[in-house]
Amino acid sequence: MKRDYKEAIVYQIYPRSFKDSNNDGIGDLRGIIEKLDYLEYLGVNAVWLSPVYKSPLDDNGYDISDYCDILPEYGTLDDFKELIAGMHKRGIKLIMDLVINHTSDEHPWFLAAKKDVNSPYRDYYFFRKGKKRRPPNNWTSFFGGSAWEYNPETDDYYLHLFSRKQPDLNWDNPRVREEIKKILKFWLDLGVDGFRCDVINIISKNPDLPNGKSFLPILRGKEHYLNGPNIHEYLRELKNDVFAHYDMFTVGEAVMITPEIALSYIEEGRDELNMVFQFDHMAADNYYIKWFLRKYKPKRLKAAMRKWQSALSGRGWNSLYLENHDQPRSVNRFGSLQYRAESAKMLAAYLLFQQGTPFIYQGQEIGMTNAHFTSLSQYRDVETHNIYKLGRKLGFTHKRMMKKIKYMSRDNARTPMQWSGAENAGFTEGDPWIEVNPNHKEINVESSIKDPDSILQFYRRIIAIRKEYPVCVYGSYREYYPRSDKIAVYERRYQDDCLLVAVNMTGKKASFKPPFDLSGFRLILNNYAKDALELLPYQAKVYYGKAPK
Ligand code: ISL
Ligand code: CA
Repeated sequence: MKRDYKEAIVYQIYPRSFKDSNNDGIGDLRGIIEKLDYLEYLGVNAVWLSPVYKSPLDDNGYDISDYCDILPEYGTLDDFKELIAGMHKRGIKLIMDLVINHTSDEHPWFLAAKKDVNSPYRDYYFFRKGKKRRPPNNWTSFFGGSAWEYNPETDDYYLHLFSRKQPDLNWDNPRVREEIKKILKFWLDLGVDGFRCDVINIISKNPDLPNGKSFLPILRGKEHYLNGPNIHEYLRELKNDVFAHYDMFTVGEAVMITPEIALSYIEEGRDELNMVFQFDHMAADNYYIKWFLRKYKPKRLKAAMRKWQSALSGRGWNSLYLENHDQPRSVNRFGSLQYRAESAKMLAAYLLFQQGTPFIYQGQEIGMTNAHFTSLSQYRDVETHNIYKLGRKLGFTHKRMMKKIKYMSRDNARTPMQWSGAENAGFTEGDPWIEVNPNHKEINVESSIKDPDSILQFYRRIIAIRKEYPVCVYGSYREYYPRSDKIAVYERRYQDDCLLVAVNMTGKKASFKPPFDLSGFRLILNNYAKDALELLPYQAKVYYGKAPK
């Protein structure tokens, strides 16, 4: 079925690192307004804006202290209105990040709850008595360590699945749900076009909060909140009372989810959410827990993508991403620094022609790379610092932890957007809140605009093709040579149209035999000037023609 969200090409903005308009070193809303022409030039038609709400910034805004106002360093509600108007004028939708599993511990609800057992806000959260000076259960936080924090004022503990400054909301309390619905309406009435719902599949907890079974100190307890007991009821309530009354779409971040469970949220007709972000392909270089690294294998990336392409086919809609503010840069993980341009283009072609809505993270379109940091003090991310402490406590050496962090830290994707080769990459004229990557001299938007062969121009071309050929959006998906650990080949078909995508995922030449006769097909995209039969390192080719019978 045709739907707007299926035709969306989304660009994710991490506001703190995007563009600083007043030179205090921090990206802001007016900075984004300055760059709207750039977004239009790139061709995207939607933006996902990471949190801009009032926040003490323990987790860069994923800890909200006022859901209906803008963080002063980012601007004002008036700036926000101007931003939406500027986007809408350019045909760009705005999707807000919605963080409703938890609030900040500085949110007025929590401030009231933590000091008075009789506060009406007490039951907005999970406060429980400890067991003999120990936390109420053995759950651990996503960021390492116990998921409980002692609260001296009422001599008990509160639950936080993320940092201790992110207490979890109790969704079983109907008043919490009413408050959330008010917040949703507030933003929708301002004109926003949808939400990216943060960790949405963990909002409903088993009310008994039993001990978790895992022996690992990471994610212990997850069986008691992943896709928890009332999750569907709560999402249907949001849908019926709010979402259904607006022209909008949602994408839910769904941790540790299978396609079958995903369909229980997104299957067409059910539409509790329109799509989910899944994480299977993010394990192509680790053992599902991101700190347990293993060598990247193209086969694993392909298998994860295939699994989702086939399982959702005709039933639900995929989201497509390789990067976001929580993940290292894709060139470092799945491409090559030696073949940076070739591999960044290959990854773009591989991803963006699959079935689903593409999400491009700021800087991905110019092939930005991981942070250059060598010392822990250069990192800003709360998770990075927590994991370092946990790792050291478990006996890992400093060197070993720094190696993991260098590869996996979320700050790899949070260095400032590289606009030009000027000082601080044209991001700010002040002191940036996090160091700018020195490679901005070579890797930046300004030079990419001038270079007809740049990664940026390749993205623009793909985006233009996606808009021109309905087969890119609505076509079926079929993969060839699934067992190859070198090349990825797939076909899309829609009515009489056919698209064949063939990419080399390695730094060595690879042979490629077209799966069917390509005479009559046009090569509409190629990241090399050459078109030989074999695929050069990280070569990506896309053919278009009439579907063979
Ligand atoms: O990057 C991760 C930590 O290892 C992920 O597990 C991440 O925490 C998870 O995907 C949830 O992410 C979202 O919620 C977090 C926030 O820190 C992330 O930035 C956000 O994307 C808590 O709100
Ligand atoms: Ca600023």
